[in-house]
Amino acid sequence: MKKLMIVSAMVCTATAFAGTALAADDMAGMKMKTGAMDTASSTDTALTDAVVKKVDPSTGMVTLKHGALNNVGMPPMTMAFKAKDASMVKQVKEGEKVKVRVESVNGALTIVNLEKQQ
Ligand SMILES: [Cu+2]
Repeated sequence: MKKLMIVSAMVCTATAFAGTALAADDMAGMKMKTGAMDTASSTDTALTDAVVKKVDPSTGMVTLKHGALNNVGMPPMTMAFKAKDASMVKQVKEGEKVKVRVESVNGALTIVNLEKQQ
């Protein structure tokens, strides 16, 4: 189980780098063709369903079983994310269903928005 987690985390990192490169290309292209921005903005703050698997207040990391994160080019999987602020970590408990927005902040995949599912 532990081994599996490490492997999936590594796959995640590789995917994240690919996603970052793609995002950079998109940014460069945006100035040329503004029409593409309309399509992008509709999914700009889209939330993804996730289940909290682990919360670590000492490191500010939250492990999520998440659905596809299209903006960072990641398929559904279980992995740890950095929480944007400490209050987020205190809000959630293991086993809770949430909706998240994950973005690459300074190269680290970060939960920038987190809402509890009712
Ligand atoms: Cu992932």
